[in-house]
Amino acid sequence: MLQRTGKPALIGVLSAALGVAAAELLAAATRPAAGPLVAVGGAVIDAAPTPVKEFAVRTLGTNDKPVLLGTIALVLVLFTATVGILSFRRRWTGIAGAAIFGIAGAAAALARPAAELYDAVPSLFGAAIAGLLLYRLSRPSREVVIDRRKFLRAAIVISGGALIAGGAAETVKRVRGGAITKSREAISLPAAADPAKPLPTGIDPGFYSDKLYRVDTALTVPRIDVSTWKLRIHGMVGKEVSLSFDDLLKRPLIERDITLNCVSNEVGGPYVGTARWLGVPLAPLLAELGVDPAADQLVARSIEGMTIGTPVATVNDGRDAMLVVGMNGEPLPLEHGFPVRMLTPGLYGYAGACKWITELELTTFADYDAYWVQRGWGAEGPVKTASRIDKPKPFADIQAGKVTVAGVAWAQGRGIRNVEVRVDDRQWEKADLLPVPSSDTWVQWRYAWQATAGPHTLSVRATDGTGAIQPEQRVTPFPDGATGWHTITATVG
Ligand SMILES: Nc1nc2c(c(=O)[nH]1)N[C@H]1C(S)=C(S)[C@@H](COP(=O)(O)O)O[C@H]1N2
Ligand SMILES: [Mo]
Repeated sequence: MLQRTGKPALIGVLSAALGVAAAELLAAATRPAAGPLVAVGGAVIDAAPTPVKEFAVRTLGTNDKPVLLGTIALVLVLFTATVGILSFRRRWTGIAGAAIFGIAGAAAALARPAAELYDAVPSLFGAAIAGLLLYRLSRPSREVVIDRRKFLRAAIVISGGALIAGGAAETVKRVRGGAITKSREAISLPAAADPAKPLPTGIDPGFYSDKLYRVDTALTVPRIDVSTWKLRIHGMVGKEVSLSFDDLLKRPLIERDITLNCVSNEVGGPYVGTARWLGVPLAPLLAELGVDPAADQLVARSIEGMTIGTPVATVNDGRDAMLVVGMNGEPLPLEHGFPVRMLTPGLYGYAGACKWITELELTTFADYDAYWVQRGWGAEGPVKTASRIDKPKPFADIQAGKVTVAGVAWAQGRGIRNVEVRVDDRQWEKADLLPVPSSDTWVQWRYAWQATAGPHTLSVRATDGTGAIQPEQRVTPFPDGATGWHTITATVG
């Protein structure tokens, strides 16, 4: 039994591993985005129905990508083991299996938004290696399966080849990545012509996020060579331009504290954070180029093919929409969009904050749906008023007496006028608001609770700068942002 299935299965898996490793090596050396693993993973992400994506972000968070790659690897092992077994029964099935594989990888690579024809090559190359290898080993004599020493030798040689090719692919990626990291560290950003206001006294250090959340569809963080990076601005403009990083740094920069949040954030969720951003204000730049008054959508494109559409009106209404070059006193971190990203205060990230940006196109909403809009999300993406209880933690053990309840509330652009807390079914009571530098950041709030023994329910709600109370009704993040009051339970001992 083992003779008939175990060895052929292992040969199938190992041949495929060698094929994938060879494809990854070729891609690493030529076009990293064309590697079959990233291409298939990316295509799965793009094709996943919205509820599945929401589920992945909600339950797996930042771990959604390792889980996805692990699942793909598992499917691959099962499939190639089967192909291995079949190919020792009918020889042509090895070639057929490898071909299915190669075509799937190539199709996935070509389906990615920023694909080029070449991107099909690494997958086809890897599949050819795996297919020929299987064909050769499953000769009618089947000596590899019958002769133990021949089997061991084949297994060792193929594994060795896969390890060497895989290791080489990793090394090439690391060397390339290291060079990008170095070039980032070598950048010295000019001071802002219009610096951020000094933080008001009394602000809590937690005002800036220790680590800003990360949400994107990129399986590997794009690594962009800043010396060749260009931002092309085109479409319905009087004058098209192509700007280098230095061109951007020569312009007067603004520095602002801004809270960014994700439309996929659940009530009480973690996908919101605040940082100090340095960038080129977009409105004057667009004004210089002369925007056609009929253009109502600004579409940002990133190096890996994301498209994010922003209403032109929100860029020109006086808010600090910018092309960001720096974050918290440093060049942008790679995972947050190095070298340049967009930021539009008051819009969710999917509608105004394209990372790894390479293109800005002036167009109309009638003519073009950006990535998330194609998947049913709202076209304009204004941030909804929200508030969150951070302390006490849900289900925390608390002593009776005075307990400080604390959290944040945000309504970028409109600002927060009031935050109220409700204990059990008592009256809503006002929380204290800490000072803020502007209406584009979250507000920290504190509430002194006289806690009595027993189980309690705490709720929070905010009123924005227009006087509108955050709606109580719970709605899901899809299609334009969650609403509802954040509620936690606390047991006082
Ligand atoms: N290129 C690119 N930019 C992107 C995205 C993406 O998937 N790709 N996701 C957007 C979304 S949905 C959000 S919420 C923000 C998150 O920015 P951060 O990861 O820096 O916090 O980036 C936006 N910009
Ligand atoms: Mo998002």
